[in-house]
Amino acid sequence: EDGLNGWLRYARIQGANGYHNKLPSAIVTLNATEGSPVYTAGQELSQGISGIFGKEVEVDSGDARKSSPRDSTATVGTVSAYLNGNPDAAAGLPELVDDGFYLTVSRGKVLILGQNERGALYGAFHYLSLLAQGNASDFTLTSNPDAPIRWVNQWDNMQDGGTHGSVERGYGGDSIFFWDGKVRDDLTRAAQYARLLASIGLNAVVVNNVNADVKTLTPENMDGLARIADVFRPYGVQLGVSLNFAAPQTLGGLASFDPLDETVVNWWQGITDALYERIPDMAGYLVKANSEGQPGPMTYNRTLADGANMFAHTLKPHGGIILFRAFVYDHRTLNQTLNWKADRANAAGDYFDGLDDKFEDNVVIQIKYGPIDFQVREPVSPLFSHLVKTPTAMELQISQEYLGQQAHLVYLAPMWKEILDFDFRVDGKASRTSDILNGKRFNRKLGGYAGVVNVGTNTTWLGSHLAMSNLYAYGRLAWDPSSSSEGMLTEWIKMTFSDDKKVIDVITKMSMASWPAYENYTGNLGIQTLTDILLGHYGPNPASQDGNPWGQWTRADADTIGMDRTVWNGTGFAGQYPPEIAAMYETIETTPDNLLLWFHHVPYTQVLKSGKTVIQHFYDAHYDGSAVAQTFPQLWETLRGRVDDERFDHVLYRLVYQAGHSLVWRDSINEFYFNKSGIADAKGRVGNHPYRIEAEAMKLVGYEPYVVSPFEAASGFKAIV
Ligand code: BDP
Repeated sequence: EDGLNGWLRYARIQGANGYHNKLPSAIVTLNATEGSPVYTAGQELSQGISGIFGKEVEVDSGDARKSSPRDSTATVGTVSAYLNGNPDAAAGLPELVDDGFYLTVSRGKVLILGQNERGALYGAFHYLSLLAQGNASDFTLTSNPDAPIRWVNQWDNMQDGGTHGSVERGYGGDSIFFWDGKVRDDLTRAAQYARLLASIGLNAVVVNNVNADVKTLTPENMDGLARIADVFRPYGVQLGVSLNFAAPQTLGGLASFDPLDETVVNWWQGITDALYERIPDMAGYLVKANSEGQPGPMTYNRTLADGANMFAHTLKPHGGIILFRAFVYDHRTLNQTLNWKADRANAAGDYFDGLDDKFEDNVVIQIKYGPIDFQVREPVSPLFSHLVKTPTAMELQISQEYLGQQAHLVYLAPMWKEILDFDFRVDGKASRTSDILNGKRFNRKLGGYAGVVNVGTNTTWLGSHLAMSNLYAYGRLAWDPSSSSEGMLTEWIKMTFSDDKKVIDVITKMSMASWPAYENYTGNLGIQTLTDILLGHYGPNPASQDGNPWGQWTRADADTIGMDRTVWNGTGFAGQYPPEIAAMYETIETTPDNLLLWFHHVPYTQVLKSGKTVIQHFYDAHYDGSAVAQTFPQLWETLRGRVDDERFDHVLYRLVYQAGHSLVWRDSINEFYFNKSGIADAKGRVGNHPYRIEAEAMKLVGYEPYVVSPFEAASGFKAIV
C-alpha cells in the first residue's frame, strides 16, 4: 500500500461473494475504439468488479441492442450511441449537460450514459465508487457538473542541464511530466494521474508552471506535450499549457512582445496552430502576466485585456479558451512600501477596473480565492463581484504551500466551502461565490475551478497519504459545491483505507479539527499564516510579515496590530466589496472576529466579541491549536492494526512531526507578540516553560550552542548545532 492508486484501490470488501448476484455478469461498451473514454470505462468496470468482489466480468464492445431488460449487463456509452440502438428510449432519459451522466442500477442490470464520452466514464467511476463502499443497491441518478471548467494546474518546471524536473511549491517529488528540459519518455505516471483526476470529474491539466519556461514551446517539446495529451485522452482529460508572455522575443527572436504588434500576434498564431496540429483537443492556455517579475502587456502600456485577447484570438478558431490570471501586482505596490496606504490586496481590483466588457468571450479570469495568496484565512476576493460580463474561475491550492506543505494534516474542504458559500450580495441579491463561478448569477456559460495540485513522482503523489483527501474533495466540490466536507471525507476514507467504523471516525475527527487547529497555531483573527514570507512559506517567522516589500501586512508595533483596510481611514480595500459587505467590513463591530486583523488596526487590548482581548486570544488560540495537534498521533495510534503498516507508519511519522512543529509555532508566535507588546499571558504560560529542558543546558558532546534568528524560533534564543 504505497498510495499509488489513491482512492482507486478496488480493494476486496468484506462479504464480497454475497454481492455477486447483484452485479453485472457482462459489460457492453458502446465504443470499441481502444483509448476512447467509453472503452476505458469498460476496462475500469471490469477491473473494479474483479478487485472489489472477485467476480470476473468480460467486456464486449457492441451495441445496446444486445442487452434485454432481464440481462445482467452493464451498458456504458454516450446517450447518442445508446439512442442509435434504442430510438424509443429517448423519452425516458433526463437532460444532461456537457460531461453529465445518467446511471441506473437494477439488480445486475446497469445503464451508464454520458452526455459525452467522458461523462460516460464519470458515470462508471461513480458506480464503482459506490461498489467500493459496499453499496450495490438499486438506484437511478442524474448527475451534471456544476461548472464546465474543472482544471488542475501543475507548477512543473522543465529545468535542463541534467537537473531534476522540479515542481514549484510541490512536496511530492520531481515532475511526473518533465525531466532534464524535456518531456519524459515514460509517461506511465501521467496516465495514472489522469485516471485519478477523471474519477473525480476533473477535465483538464495545465502541465507546466505558471512561471513558464519558453522552452515548453520548442518543436521537440510540443511533440512531447502531444504525447502527454495522448496518455490523458483515454481518461477524457485535456491538456493545457502555461505561456510566458515574452516568448516571441526570448524564444522567437522578435524585437518585441507587444500584444498589439502584428508580428507578435502572428508568432503566437503560429505557435497555437502548431500545438493544435499536434493536440486537436487541447483545452487552452493559462497565462500569468505582469506578476512577480513575469512579463506582460503592461510592459508596453497595453491593458491586461489587450494581453488576454491576443491569445483568445489565436485560440478561437480551434475552440480553445484562455485562463488569464488575476494574480497581478507589480512594482506599483512594491515602490510604495513606506506608504501606509499601499496594499497588495487592492491590486487585482485596481488592475481589472474598467476591463469587464473588454474581454473576448473565450477569456476566463482565474482568481485566487483571497486577495493575497492562499492564506489560512482570507476574505473572498472581491474581484469575483466586479467581473459581471467576464467569466471567472476560482484558483484553489491543493498543494499546501502556506498551510504546512503536506507535513501538517490540514483538510481544506471546510475552508473552501466557507469561500464558496460566501454571499457577496451584489445589487442586494443573493450572490454566492459558487453561483458566480458556475455562471448562474451573472448568466454566463463559462466558469469554474482551477486547483493547483502539484503532485510529484512520490508514490503518495502529494507526499502524504492524508493530504490526498484534499485532492479528492477538490474534484468533488468542483463537480458539486454543495457536497459536505464530512460526506466527502467518509467516501474518501472508505475507498482509501477501509469501511471500519473506527478508521472512519478517527480520520474524520482529525481531519475536521485540522484547519481550525492550523489557523489557531499559525495565525488567527485574520492576521494570515505567519510563515516566513520571503523564503519557503513554511515555518513561523512573524517578523518577516512586517516590512516585506509588498506592504506590511501585520502592521504590528508595541501597542497595536492589524491592517486598516477601511475606506474611512485605511487602504480602502473594504470598499471593493458590494455595499452591504463593504459596510460589514468597514466597522469593527460588524467584522467577524476571524477577519478582525485583516480589516482593522487595533490595540492588543481590543476586546473581541468573545469577551477576550486580542492578545489573550492570540495566546489562548496558539495553545488550543497546538493542543489539538498533540491529539493527532494518539488518535492515529488507536488505528494500529486497522490500517496497513506501510501507510500507518508513514502517516504516524508526519503526525508526530506536526505535533512537535505545532509547539514551535505556538511558542514562536506567542513569544514574538509577548516581546512586542509586553503584555503578560493571563494564564502565565507564555515565556514560562518550567518543565522544559533546554538543549543548550545539557552536557554537549559534539554540539555547540547557537544563537537563533529569528529569536522566537527557539526558547531562550538558543539551539544547538
Ligand atoms: C505564490 C507562490 C509562487 C507562485 C505564485 C503564483 O509562492 O511560487 O509562482 O504564488 O501563484 O503563492 O503565481
